[in-house]
Amino acid sequence: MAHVGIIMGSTSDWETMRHASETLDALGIAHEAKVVSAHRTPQRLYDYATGAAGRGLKVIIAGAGGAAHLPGMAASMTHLPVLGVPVESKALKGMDSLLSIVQMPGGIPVGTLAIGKAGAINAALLAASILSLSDEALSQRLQAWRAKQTDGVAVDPA
Ligand code: RP5
Repeated sequence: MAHVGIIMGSTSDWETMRHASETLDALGIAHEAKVVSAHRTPQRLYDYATGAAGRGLKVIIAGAGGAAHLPGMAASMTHLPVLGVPVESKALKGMDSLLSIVQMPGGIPVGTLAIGKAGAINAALLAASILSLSDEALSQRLQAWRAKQTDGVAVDPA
C-alpha cells in the first residue's frame, strides 16, 4: 500500500517530480505517482484529495508550475501533510510557481520546498522524516542515507 502520494499538474512535470519518486525508491518507501490537474481535472483532484487518507496515504507531495494552485487545493481537502514542489516554468523560471505555492493564507498549510529538482528530492526526504517518526526501520534507512551522503563529500575539490 502506498504511503506517499506524488501528484503533479501535468505529464510535463514528471521530469522534475521523478526525482521525488526516485528518492522515495532509494529509501524503500511505497508510493504512487499520478497526474492530477487542479484546473484541467478538478473532479480528479477532489476525488484524490478527499480519498487520500482513507486509502492509507500519509503524506502528499504535490508539484505544479505557473499558477500552481494544486498543492493548496489538495491541502484544502485533506488533513494529511501536503508538501509543495514549485516546478520551474518557462516564462518566469519557477518564481510564479514558488510564490503561488508558498503564499498560502493562514489556516491551510503547504510545506513548500525549493524550485525544481532540489525541491522534489527534498520533498521526498521530508516525507521520509515525517514517516520515520512512527517507523523505526525507515528512520534507520534515512539516517544511513544521510550518512552515505556525508561520506560521499570529497575534501579536495579536484
Ligand atoms: C501546470 O501548468 C502544470 O503543473 C505544469 O507545470 C504547467 C504546464 O503544463 P503543460 O502545459 O505542460 O501541460 O498546470
